[in-house]
Amino acid sequence: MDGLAAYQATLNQPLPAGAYPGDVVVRQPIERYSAADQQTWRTLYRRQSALMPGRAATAFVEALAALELGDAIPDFEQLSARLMRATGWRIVAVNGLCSDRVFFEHLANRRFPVTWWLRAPEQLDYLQEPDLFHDVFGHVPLLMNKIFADYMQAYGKGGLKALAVGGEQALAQLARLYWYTVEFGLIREAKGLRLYGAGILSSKGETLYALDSDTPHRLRFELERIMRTDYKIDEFQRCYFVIDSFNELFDATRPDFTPLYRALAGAEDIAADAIVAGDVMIGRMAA
Ligand code: HBI
Ligand code: FE
Repeated sequence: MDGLAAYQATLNQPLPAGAYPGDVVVRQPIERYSAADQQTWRTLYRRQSALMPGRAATAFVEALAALELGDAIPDFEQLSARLMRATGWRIVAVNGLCSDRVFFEHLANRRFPVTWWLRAPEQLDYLQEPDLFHDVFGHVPLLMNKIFADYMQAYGKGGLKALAVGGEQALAQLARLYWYTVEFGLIREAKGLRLYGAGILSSKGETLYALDSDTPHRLRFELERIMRTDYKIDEFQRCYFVIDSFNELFDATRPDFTPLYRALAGAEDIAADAIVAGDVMIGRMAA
């Protein structure tokens, strides 16, 4: 029985103490979405996709258009079939956040856990934890990009290794790498800075702030710097890290992290809004 079948064998079992809601794969209850849910999806999709041209990474804009997700809450089976053909990924429905182990295990097997429920209409502009719109609109399009899809699987494999040998420090440093790339990353393209982080792309406010505001620092991607940098989970980021390509991201994280964890052991954490020696600042209008 493959990993997914094993998860499906735990369907609707009572969660053991300390388990995360997302630690079991569930069936997407597609028949349970209300008219209000469908309206919420359409409203969010129309509003956010209209902001993408000129702000989101080219690969994101192209994949979003190809997926044609605008009219109704997507059927995960159909979306998985599209992803499988493009990059061998699929999505699995979960109730919410997964424990690190489960999350890494999914990514290492090219499965992205997607929350099946959608925020309430009154939460249109913000909610704390990832919902269906954050996961599908924010994360799924770039899983259609071969290099980014490879990076996500490598991240999962690295996470499983960190769980085995790295300990708490390594996990915290990996979470920061995920945060400042997959969730809140920026990329520099010929026409200027563009967004690729799902946490930005699924938020109207942060989509505008991340490119237009003078408040946050925008720093050149630097792996050790990122792994030392704290982040905020309930407000716009105070700094963003900028890559020049997904290849750069994949290449920088390809080597084994063990020497990196050793070099970073005992290194001071850096505050989310700090600037330190060696930082390369990138202007808002950088091209
Ligand atoms: N679980 N469902 C879900 N989605 C995530 O993006 C996620 C998660 N669990 C942990 C996590 N992200 C990050 O802390 C990773 O760095 C592990
Ligand atoms: Fe996310």
